Amino acid sequence: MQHGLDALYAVFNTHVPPTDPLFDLNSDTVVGEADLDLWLNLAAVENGYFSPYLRGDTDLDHDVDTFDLTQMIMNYTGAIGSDTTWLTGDTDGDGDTDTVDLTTAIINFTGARNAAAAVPEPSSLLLLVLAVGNVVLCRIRQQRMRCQELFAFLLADRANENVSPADLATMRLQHDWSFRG
Ligand SMILES: [Ca+2]
Ligand SMILES: [Ca+2]
Ligand SMILES: [Ca+2]
Repeated sequence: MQHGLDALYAVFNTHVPPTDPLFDLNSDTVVGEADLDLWLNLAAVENGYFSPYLRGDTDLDHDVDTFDLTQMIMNYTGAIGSDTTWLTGDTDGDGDTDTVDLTTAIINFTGARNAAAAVPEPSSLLLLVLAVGNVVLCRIRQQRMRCQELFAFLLADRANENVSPADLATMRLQHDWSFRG
């Protein structure tokens, strides 16, 4: 399959004829990105997948995961590059691996579908982040309440003139400690 895409890239942006009509999958006499999209669709169907290969899936294992992104970053050429292939991160057939290719891959990022048990999917990662965020938020709220209670208590006692400077110092210490804990 990899060779099929390399062959397609070799005649990218050429016309039919003289290019072999084999590469012009949508029969518009030009070999280009529309043909690449069709290739990704047809090849996926042929390999038993229900959805097309995504741009950025450098190893064509039907996911865009950290392996694919690492390949792209390692082979990054910027827009002036000329020798990259699908395998080395050129998602649009213009011969480079640049920010356009990287952005496409990040948008298409699925995580490792074929090792779903080992690696959390993006959705569960998001849940994890939200859960951690909520815990932190709760803690901040609790501390703020503790803080408000403390100041209310202090104000009441100051009004009764029952709190000595030493007590205040102790309170402050406890208050600081609660924020550190
Ligand atoms: Ca075409
Ligand atoms: Ca992949
Ligand atoms: Ca490119």
